[in-house]
Amino acid sequence: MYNKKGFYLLLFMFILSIALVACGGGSDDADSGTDTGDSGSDASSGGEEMTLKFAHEEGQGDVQDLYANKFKELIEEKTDGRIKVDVYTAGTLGTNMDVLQSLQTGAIEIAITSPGFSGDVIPESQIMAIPFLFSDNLEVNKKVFNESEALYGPLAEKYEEKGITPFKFWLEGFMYWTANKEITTPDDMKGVKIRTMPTSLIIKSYELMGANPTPTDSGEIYTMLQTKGIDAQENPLFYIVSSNFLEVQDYLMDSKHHIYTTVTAANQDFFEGLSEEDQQIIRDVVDEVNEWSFDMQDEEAEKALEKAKEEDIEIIELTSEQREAFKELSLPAREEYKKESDAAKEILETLEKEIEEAEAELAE
Ligand code: 6CS
Repeated sequence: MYNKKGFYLLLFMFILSIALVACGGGSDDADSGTDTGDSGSDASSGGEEMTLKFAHEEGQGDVQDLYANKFKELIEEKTDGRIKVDVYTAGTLGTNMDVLQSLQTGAIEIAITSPGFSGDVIPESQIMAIPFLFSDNLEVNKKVFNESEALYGPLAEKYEEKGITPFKFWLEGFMYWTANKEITTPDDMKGVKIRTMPTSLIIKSYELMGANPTPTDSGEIYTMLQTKGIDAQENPLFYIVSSNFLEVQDYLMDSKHHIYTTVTAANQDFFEGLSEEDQQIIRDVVDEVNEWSFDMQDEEAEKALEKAKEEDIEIIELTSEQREAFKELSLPAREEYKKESDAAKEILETLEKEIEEAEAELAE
């Protein structure tokens, strides 16, 4: 038994709530049943439908592309297609600097954006530009990138201040030098025109090592090597091979002077405007993709090494003494970084400690 007035009031409220959910109505808690414990079915029910633009900095089939497509697959699967993802490869939405800017304005919701391009916008991100800072043991680096208080505390705050929410800092393997001559000593490096990403601390580091760094966007590297506008470049092996740099270079130096680092991040306003449930889905998927990406990257690095061996080039592995000579020269880059701000000093000192501790822990 119920009265007619009550029935119509209930009916009205029911229709209103459906209309709000359908319009996306900015109602963060329209689907407030967050605690079901079954993220699969709960994630797909209710909530706003949306299509996210996910831009990255590499070509089809490269590490970032595989990462972005895995993200797409998992998000679409976990939300039964309620959240869709369009993946954009390097160059399709402008240069890597353009992508960073679009991430800040919200024209792109999610991106993989590397510190090599963000130093002018977020000076503290240049911590990732310091050579010989990270460990020679990739397991140590993975641990640090997963757990670091320096990265997810004060450094993340610096991204947030610029309208970017960083989810995960991660790495794409050791960097190698390719060149038209052998480079094993600082003397060999003198005056070498080496292409780098544009962040000023990378440029400074190469100046310290005696080179003549030439910053450009990635799309220009091959032609510049081919036309001898530059003599050398640095990148992880999978990228060197997939970009065919070995066609136009004679030497591949296994220098391990650095690791390639990057960040998966979202536009802050977009992310904070999502329901808590959708924020959690995205964070969980990024974590899952990150874990998955380690094995994927090992496979890609192995495949790349096999291909590199088939090329008409000389592969040279630097000894630890040879690497030490470059490291010595690069050390003032750390002091330079600390001068950026109090936060930079804190980030570097904390990170140095974290790397040391992780090395000790994994050596046990
Ligand atoms: O050297 C570069 O600019 C590029 N290298 C890698 C591994 N990823 C994207 C970036 O644009």
